[in-house]
Amino acid sequence: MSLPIPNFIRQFEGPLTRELVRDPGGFGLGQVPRIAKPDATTDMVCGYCSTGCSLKLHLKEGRPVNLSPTPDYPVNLGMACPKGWEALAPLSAPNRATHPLMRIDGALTRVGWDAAMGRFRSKLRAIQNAHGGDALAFLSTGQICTEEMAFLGTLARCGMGIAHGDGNTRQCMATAVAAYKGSFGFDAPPYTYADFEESDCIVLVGSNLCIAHPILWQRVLRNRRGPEIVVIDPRRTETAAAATQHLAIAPKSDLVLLYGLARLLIENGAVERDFVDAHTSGFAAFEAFVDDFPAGRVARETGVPEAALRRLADTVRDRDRVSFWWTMGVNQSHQATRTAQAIINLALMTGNIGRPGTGANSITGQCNAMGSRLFSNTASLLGGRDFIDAAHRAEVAATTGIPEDRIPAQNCLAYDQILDGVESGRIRGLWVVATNTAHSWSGGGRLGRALEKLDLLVVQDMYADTATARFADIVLPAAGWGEKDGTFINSERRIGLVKKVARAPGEALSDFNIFKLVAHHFGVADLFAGWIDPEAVFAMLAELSQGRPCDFSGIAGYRDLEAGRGIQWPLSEPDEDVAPERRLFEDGRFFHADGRARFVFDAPRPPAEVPCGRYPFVLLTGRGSSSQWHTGTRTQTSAVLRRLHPDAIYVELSPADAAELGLETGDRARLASRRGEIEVAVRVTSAVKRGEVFVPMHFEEVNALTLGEVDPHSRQPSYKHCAVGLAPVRGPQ
Ligand SMILES: Nc1nc2c(c(=O)[nH]1)N[C@H]1C(S)=C(S)[C@@H](COP(=O)(O)OP(=O)(O)OC[C@H]3O[C@@H](n4cnc5c(=O)[nH]c(N)nc54)[C@H](O)[C@@H]3O)O[C@H]1N2
Ligand SMILES: Nc1nc2c(c(=O)[nH]1)N[C@H]1C(S)=C(S)[C@@H](COP(=O)(O)OP(=O)(O)OC[C@H]3O[C@@H](n4cnc5c(=O)[nH]c(N)nc54)[C@H](O)[C@@H]3O)O[C@H]1N2
Ligand code: SF4
Ligand SMILES: [Mo]
Repeated sequence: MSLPIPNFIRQFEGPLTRELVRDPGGFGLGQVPRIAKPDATTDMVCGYCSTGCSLKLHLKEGRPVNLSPTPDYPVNLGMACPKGWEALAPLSAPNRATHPLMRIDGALTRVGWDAAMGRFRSKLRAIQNAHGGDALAFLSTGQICTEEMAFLGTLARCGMGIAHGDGNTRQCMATAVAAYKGSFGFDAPPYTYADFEESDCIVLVGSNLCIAHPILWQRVLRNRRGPEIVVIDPRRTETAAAATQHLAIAPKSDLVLLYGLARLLIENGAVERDFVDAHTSGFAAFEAFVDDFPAGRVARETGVPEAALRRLADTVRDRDRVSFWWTMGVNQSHQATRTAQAIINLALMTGNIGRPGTGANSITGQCNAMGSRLFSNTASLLGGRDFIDAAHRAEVAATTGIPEDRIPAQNCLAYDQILDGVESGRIRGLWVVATNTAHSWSGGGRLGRALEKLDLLVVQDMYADTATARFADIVLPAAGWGEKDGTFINSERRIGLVKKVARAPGEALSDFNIFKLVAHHFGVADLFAGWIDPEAVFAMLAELSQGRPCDFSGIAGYRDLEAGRGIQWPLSEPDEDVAPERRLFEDGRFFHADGRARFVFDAPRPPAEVPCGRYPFVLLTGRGSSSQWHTGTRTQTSAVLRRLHPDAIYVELSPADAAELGLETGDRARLASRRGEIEVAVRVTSAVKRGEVFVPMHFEEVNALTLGEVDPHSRQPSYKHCAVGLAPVRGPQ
C-alpha cells in the first residue's frame, strides 16, 4: 500500500485529476485561498456535533498550530468540549487515507485517481446494464458540508442513475423530520439556544445533554431563572443526576407517560385554550384519546410513581416558559415518531411554543444533520421538497439546470431497505460516503457477510482502515474538516462556515472535488457545469430555498456568514442587523396549508422484543463519554481524548443484578442477544436500574447485539431496546 505510484499510472491521469490533486483540499479550480495571511487566526464551526460551536484556528506559516473556542460566537460563547479542543488531531493522524485504493488480487492496493475512477465507472455501469439503476445505492451522511451532500445526492440520483440513496441521518434524525412534518407541516426545529437560558422549566426526554451536547448543558447552567430541570431517562445519567426531577422511566414506555401527562395537564387546568383554538387542529380528538391514560395506569406501565407524574404536571402548569427537548432516547424507538409528536402535543396544548424559553425542540446529532435533512437529495428532494411532486421537480430543474426528466419522480428505499436489498441480492453496488455502516448499523456479522456479497462497494472516507472500508473494492481518500470549504447547519438552524486551513494528506481530495471527478468520469460533467466550487453551490442552494420555510436566500454568500457569525434560517431578505438568536412560530402560524399545527397520536404498543427467561435484560445503548465520537475513527487519533475514556467495550449493570450474577466491576462477562454474543468488561453502577444494562455505541461489537426494529413512519432503527442475557466469563482469559 505504501509503494509509490508507478509513473506509468501517473501518465494516464487526465488534466482534471492533475489539477485537483495539485490542490487536494480543494478550493475548486483556481480559486484563491480564503486564508491569505500565513500567520493569522480564523474562525470556523466545529466538525463533530450539531451544537455547532465556533473554534478559532491559530495559524503559523500557513498551518494550523492550535485552536481556542471563539469568545463572541452566539452558540458557544468561548466554550468548547474536549472533542472541539482536540479537533486538529485527525488532520495529522498517521493512519489517514492518502491515496485511492483498489482491490487487486484480494488486497487493497494503491492506485491513481483515474484508475480508481475507471474501475468505479466500469463496475457500476456493468451492474446498471445487467440489473438497472435499481440495483445501485449510496449512503450519505450528516458530516460533510451542505454543498457536498447536495452535490452527492444530485450527482448520484440525477446524474449517475443510482436509484436509491439514504444517509446516517436515518439512524439519527429521521424521526424528528417525520414528526415535525406531520405536526408543523415542515421539518422545522423551532428554537434558538437562548431558549435554554430563558426557560423556567427544561424537560429533557431521552437526552443525555451533559455528555452528548456539553456546551448546550453549559447554556442551561447560564440560566438565571432558577429553572426546574426534568430528565426523563431510564438511566440516572450525568444529566439526570444534575436534574431537579428525574423520571426513571421503564424503557420504551415514553408514549404512555406523555399521554398520561397530557391527561393530567387537562385535569389540572394547564391547557391554553385560546392558543389551541386559534393555532391548532385535532385537540378535541386528542383530549378524548388521552382519557384512557389515567395516572394509575401510567405509573404501572412506566414505573414512574404517580406523585412524580403529578409533580411534573403541576410544574408544567405553574411555570410560565416550559421547553421540551428530545434526542435519541425518543428518536430511536419502535414508536419514535408518535413519541416525538406526543412531546410536540404537550408544547402545543400548553401554549409553550413561539415564545422565549419554550418549544418542542429536537436536538440534532451530527455537525450537519440539518444540512442533510434539507439538501441530501435522498429522503426528500433538494430544499425539503417531495420527489413525487411535479411542481417541486420543476422548481429544482429551473434552479439547477438539471433536466426535469433526470429528477426521479418517486421516493427511494430507506437505509434498512437498502441493506436488506444488499442481503437479498437486489442491491449490487453501494457507495458509502462519510459513514461507517459496518459499525453503526445493527446486524454485526450478518451485515458484514451481506457487504461481502456486493459486486461493488466504494468507501469514501478520511481513513482506509474503518470497519466498512475492510469490505471495500475501492477506497476514495477524502479530505476532512479543516481541509475544505463549505457550510454546516446546526441544531438551531444556524448556517456556519467551515474552511480549509490545512492541506489534505497525500492525494486525498475534498468530497466536493471527488464528486467533480466522478461527474467527469461518468460523462455527466456538463450537467454540473455550474457546480464550480462550494460557494457557487451555496448560492444555488440559497436560491433553491427561496419561498420555502427554510428560505435563506437573504444570505448573499460566505462573506455574510462570516460577518453575521453564522445566520439562522429563515432569512429571505439581506439584513445586516439580523438578530443573533431567532425562533420560529412567534406569530402562531405553522406550515400546514391552514396555518395550524396538528395533534397527532396513536395507541402505544410493546416493542418487538421483550425480556424473557433466556434474555432477561433490556439492552440500552448510547453515548459513553464526551471524548468519544461514534465509531471513533476521528476521536481515536487524539492521544488526549483516548485518555479520557475506557479503551474497550464494557457493560453497565445495577448492583442488585451484579450481586445476583456474582459479578464485580472489572470482571469479564458474556453479553448475548438472539443475534450475537460479545465479551465485555463489567462496571457496576447504580445509574442503571435492575433488569437493564447499558453498553456505549463506540465499540464495534455493540451492534452485533442490537435489533434495529424500525419505526413505521420514520424507518429509524430502535437501537435502544432489545433483550439480552448476561453471564460471567470465568477462568483464565
Ligand atoms: N460525545 C459525543 N457527543 C455526541 C455524539 C457522540 O458520538 N459522542 N453523537 C452525536 C449524535 S449523532 C447524536 S444523535 C447525539 C445523541 O445524543 P443523546 O440522544 O443525548 O445520546 P444517547 O446516549 O444516544 O441517548 C440519550 C439517552 O436516551 C436514553 N434512553 C434509552 N432508552 C430510552 C427510552 O426508552 N426512553 C427515554 N426517555 N430515554 C431512553 C439513554 O439512557 C440515554 O441516556 O449526540 C451527539 N453528540
Ligand atoms: N447501538 C447504537 N448504534 C448507533 C447509535 C446508538 O445510539 N446506538 N446511534 C446512531 C446514530 S445517532 C448515528 S448518527 C450513527 C453514526 O454512525 P456513523 O456515521 O457510521 O459514525 P461515524 O463514526 O461518525 O462515521 C463517520 C465516518 O465518516 C468519516 N468522515 C469524517 N469526516 C469526513 C469527511 O469530511 N469526508 C468523508 N468522506 N468522510 C469523513 C469518518 O472517518 C467515519 O468513518 O450511529 C448510529 N448507531
Ligand atoms: S460541543 Fe459539539 S460542536 Fe461544540 S466543541 Fe464539542 S463537539 Fe464541537
Ligand atoms: Mo446521531
